[in-house]
Amino acid sequence: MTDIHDNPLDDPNADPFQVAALAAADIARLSGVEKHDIALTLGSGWGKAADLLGETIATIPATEVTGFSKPALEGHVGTLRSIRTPGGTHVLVIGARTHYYEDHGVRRVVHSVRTAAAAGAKIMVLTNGAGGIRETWKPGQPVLISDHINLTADSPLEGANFVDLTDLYSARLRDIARTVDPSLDEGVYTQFRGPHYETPAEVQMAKIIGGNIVGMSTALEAIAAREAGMEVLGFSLITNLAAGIQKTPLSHTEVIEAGREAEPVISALLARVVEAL
Ligand code: 8IG
Repeated sequence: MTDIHDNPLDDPNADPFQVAALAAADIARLSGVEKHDIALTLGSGWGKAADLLGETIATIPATEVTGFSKPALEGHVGTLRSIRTPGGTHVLVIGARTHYYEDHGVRRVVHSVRTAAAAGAKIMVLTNGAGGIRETWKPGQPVLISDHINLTADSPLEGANFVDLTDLYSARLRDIARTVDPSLDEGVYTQFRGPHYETPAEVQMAKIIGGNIVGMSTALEAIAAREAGMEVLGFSLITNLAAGIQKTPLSHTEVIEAGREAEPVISALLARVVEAL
């Protein structure tokens, strides 16, 4: 299960929901927590939120959970954590995201979301680091995701499964987030395949078709979450303005740095929002 070359999801005959059920059973066994209420995927810049949520019941290496992959990237911690909030809510914190650009297929990309659903979670909180198209946004600023445009030309859904995506990013949950921080702005997340950043022309295209945020995750995950019946809340940390919006070239190092600087503030915000859900 642990090796990239030995993942049950790579068997085209495997049922991804059955693999997710096995993963949820692994989490229950390794954490001693039968059911989680909320799941939280921590993208770059959001990692410290886990420490602020409550008591860590268990920290599980992703490699010990069926179907999970080793983290491909520094800044992605590769663990699942079971946390109990002061209010008694069990939160499954996913620090092991598989990106679409890793080319392991969309089943692997959404496995953590399906596992969260199988573990009992009714709310999926998805966070990421992303580029901002709105000139008024500043690096280090968190924004709510109000909707998305999926430019991957792919879907986690298999077969004729016509899932409704109206209100995918729950207006109810966004309202709750704004009770915690009324200054939170929101925007439309546009998922590109990556791993290259966009050209300035692609950013202009995204802007013209209604996008405000550019990123490489989250949209496919949100679709899978909705398919699984979960309510979705999405946050982007704007780590950089998108190519051509900012005049200087984009650098991964700067992106990581912006995330690191913003981390304490946005992590505290996220912990307070999760507590309010
Ligand atoms: I952090 O500018 C981060 N992730 N597609 N574009 C895309 N993804 C990103 C960006 C960006 N910044």
